[in-house]
Amino acid sequence: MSGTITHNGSLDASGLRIGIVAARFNDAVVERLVSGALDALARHGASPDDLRVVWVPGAFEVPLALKTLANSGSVDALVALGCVVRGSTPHFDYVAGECASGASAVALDTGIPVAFGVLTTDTWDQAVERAGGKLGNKGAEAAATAVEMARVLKDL
Ligand code: INI
Repeated sequence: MSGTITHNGSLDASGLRIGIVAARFNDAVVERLVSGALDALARHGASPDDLRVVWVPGAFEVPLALKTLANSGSVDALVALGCVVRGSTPHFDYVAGECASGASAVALDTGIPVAFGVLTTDTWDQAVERAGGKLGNKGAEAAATAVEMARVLKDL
């Protein structure tokens, strides 16, 4: 309709500075998420020099590293990566919940988009399926989301 302004962003990562915060807990899966994210960013035109990967002990620690990077002024977008498997412990709900709400708070408080690529699954196999297995790579998907959000926000 004439007069309507539409903002769609794009998946062009060239020139974008992207920070990845990765939780080392369950690192066999998280390393695959990081590889997927870096590969996706390269395919979308990002320069390796514009990318940073920060490892932290677990998903609970991810939000603070996200916040520190966001406030540093050195990134246009962030990607949170991790793997929380429910198993049989109620610890899951605290770790996964704090990670998700903390990541969201960083984006809203700082204006730097945060894409959430932290797997929260019932089983180890479900996590593997989402880290380059039959259900794709959620790290790659989160990286593409970070690019699109950085682009659309720059346009507003
Ligand atoms: N951290 C994870 O990233 N994934 C998990 O599955 C997990 N579990 O199951 O406990 C986990 N715990 C550690 C947590 O993130 C913190 O590192 C720890 O509590 C110290 O603050």
